[in-house]
Amino acid sequence: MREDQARTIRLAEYQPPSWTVDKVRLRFELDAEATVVHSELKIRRGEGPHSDTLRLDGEALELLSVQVDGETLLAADYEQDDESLSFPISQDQATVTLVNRVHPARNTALEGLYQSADFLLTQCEAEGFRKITYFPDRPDVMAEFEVRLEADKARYPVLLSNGNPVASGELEDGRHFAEWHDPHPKPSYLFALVAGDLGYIEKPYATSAGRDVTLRVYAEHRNMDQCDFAMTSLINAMRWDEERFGLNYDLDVYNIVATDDFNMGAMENKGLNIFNSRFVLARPDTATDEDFLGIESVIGHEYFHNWTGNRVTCRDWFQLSLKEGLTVFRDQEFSADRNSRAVKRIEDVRLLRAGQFPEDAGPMAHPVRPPEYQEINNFYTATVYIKGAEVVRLYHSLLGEEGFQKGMRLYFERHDGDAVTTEDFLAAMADANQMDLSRMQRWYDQAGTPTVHVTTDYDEDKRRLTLTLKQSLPDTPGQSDKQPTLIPVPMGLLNSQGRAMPLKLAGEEKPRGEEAVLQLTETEQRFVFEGVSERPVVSLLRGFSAPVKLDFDQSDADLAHLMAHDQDSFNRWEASQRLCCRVIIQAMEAIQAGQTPQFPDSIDQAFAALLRDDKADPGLRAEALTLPAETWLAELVSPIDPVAIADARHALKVHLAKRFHEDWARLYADNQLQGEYQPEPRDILKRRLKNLALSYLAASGESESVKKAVAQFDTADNMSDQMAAMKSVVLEGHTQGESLLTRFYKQWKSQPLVVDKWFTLQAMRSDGDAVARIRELRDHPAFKITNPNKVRALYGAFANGNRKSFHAEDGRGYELIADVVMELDELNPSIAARLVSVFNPWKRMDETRQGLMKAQLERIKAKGKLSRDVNEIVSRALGQ
Ligand code: B3K
Ligand code: ZN
Repeated sequence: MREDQARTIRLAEYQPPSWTVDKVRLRFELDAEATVVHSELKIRRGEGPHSDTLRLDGEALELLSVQVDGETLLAADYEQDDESLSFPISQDQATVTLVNRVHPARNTALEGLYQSADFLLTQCEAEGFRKITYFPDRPDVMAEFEVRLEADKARYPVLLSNGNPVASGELEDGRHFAEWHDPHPKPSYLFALVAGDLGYIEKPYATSAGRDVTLRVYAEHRNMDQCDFAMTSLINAMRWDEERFGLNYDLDVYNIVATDDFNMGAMENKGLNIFNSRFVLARPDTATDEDFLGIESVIGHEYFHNWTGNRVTCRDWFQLSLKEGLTVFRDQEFSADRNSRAVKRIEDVRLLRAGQFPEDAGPMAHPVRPPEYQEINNFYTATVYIKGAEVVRLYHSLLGEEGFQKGMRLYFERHDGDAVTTEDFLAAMADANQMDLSRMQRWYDQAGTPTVHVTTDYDEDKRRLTLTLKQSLPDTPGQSDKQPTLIPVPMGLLNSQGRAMPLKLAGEEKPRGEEAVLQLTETEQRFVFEGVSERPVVSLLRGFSAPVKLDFDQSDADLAHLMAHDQDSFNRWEASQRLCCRVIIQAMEAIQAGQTPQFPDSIDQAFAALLRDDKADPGLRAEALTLPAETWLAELVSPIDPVAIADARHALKVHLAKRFHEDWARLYADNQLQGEYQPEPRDILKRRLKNLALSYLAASGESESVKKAVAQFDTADNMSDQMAAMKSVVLEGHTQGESLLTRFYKQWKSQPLVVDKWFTLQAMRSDGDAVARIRELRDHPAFKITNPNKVRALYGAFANGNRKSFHAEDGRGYELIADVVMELDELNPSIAARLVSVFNPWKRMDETRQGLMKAQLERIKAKGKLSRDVNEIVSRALGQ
């Protein structure tokens, strides 16, 4: 275990590299216990400060030899520490030859070269390449790679790396080799290799530019019947990128490899994507609709990186959102074009509010482009990814599709093959459209979620509406005195019939039509509308046009009016959620005061309307009937009492379940699907609505309804239905739950991804002694602490998805997570750091919980010998 010192890397201190690499030749003598890496680097002076020392990154490597232009260096000729190797070079270019050894089978951090099942693979982003061999491991050093892999043929028949295959053949002693060449210069973080006994499926693909490409999806042999959907998604993504962005693939092969042991979702290595098997493997009986949608989106995401990330990459890791925000935006658009755009937008906003807004309000708040970090792995955050995507969406709203695409074309024209910054992206968008977008810069530099405060004043005599918009941005750690930013506010006015009213701003000649986009650029601005014939209901921030909070006090009646009539589908949904939030918070206050919560007629009326509007789109209906997430509700109150929030939310669910029992039953019956299971958009949304109805039926507690769920479990021919049925029974605490869980495990114990679902569901149960249950499941033979999916399925689901038990006032939930964080930190620091982040919101809790959570953070801190990853999160959480 390394003793990490705290180091801080700062954007302001960026310098171009003193030395760069044009070409790399790597030769791997692969072996699970000890792999020998031979590396030949063609180096030359870079654009950075002149230096006669070459410093290469390298962590936990056994150096065997180093030569410069064929001359072997002696130990006295170089300097070595835990993180680097340095030696003098006075000429302007040289060939450096290195040999070192690494130990894949001992690597539990799953960064660098490691083993999964019986095969070997790599993960390099962000700084894993330095765990394989010595190299200037930074994204602005882009080199052409030639790779030769040598391994035992029986154990490792498949040998893959980036680029195109160039040669393969036999060696002595049952070994063989394969050679790969990647003609596109790339940073070391995009390097990958895979060696093992894997199966594959294959499809040909012709790009619109006429290149023939062989596509392959590799997986362990037992999983070959679960790869087809991933392949179809890849083909759809490639076609979509050609059609919507005019971007073509640029190699002869595209390989995807699925592994059960992976720290995150997937990795976009050039020509050789490596995927968590969760985002590849799917069969109707093993994967839910959400799994299918997730696969399509992640396969798309990694493919889209080929241009936004690989061809044009980041100058340094502060620019991470340059590729991640942009690529998330692209995958969101891909899913929106393939499925229901309106539903996709709602889901993305749910994710932003539940995942990113809390981050912005806590100790880890950072701008989309952070100014500093200690461990870059800690900055693969919701802010960089999801808020980053919202920032890209802002350009799209401001410029329209055509202007945005113009900007993209200029971006590629200027920067193809380069490592660039978010300013370069902004400049391309601005220059292509001859527009001043300088205000956009603040979205990259300021942390925190802006709030838009709204007041309205209607003057009946003058038939005039005055809309006052103010923006504010709270202080965040290390940042205060924030500047106003650019917030587009699409809006409309509804008359009492629900119809859109013409919008004429004071001073303008004629009406703008029925929707206007107000540009909020100052701290406070007023907009005066004339000729407003009656008091309107105002619809603001349509489509969720910016990642902000809206502080706008509208009556229940106005919200109901928007729910029923808003021309914008997002705002119809938004109104339903605002109404639910209001009602749940009132119920929470009642619970805290020791009273039984009562629910107002307004919510019943709203639900009655939704439940009886059979002509409505099933997807949007399901979204509106889904109650707001506990994490989003927590954002709306202070201090946070997570148990009261969970109880209040559940009380509303039970109330609606009982009050509308017949409607739910009818909805359930009307939305049954006939015929074979298809993960197609229409079917998915109908199934979602049906299963939502089932969860309300189960919440009603009525025995007939529970029987319906058990019957669905028994007869389901697909995982969506089977899982939904079991979930509704188990999470409502019905006695039948135990036997469903037992049967489910028996049925699926050979499928690790399905077993993950089984762990997760139990982790989410808040009845009985949840902590004891988790400790018991920890000892289950199917659980493995070294497998990130298992850790997420059990502990991640407990801390994030079972807020009632995690935040129980006896503090045992906190203790459980702290225990496992300390254990994991010795095995896999990035997974440990993810998990310890669940303590981040501690200062926003009530006093008792603050004390309990802080005590666990201090306990972790006191353990000492923490990884840089966990140390940074814990120190920031404690305000150090
Ligand atoms: N770029 C990778 C994430 C790497 C995370 C390293 N800790 C996956 C993605 O965003 O596509
Ligand atoms: Zn990405």
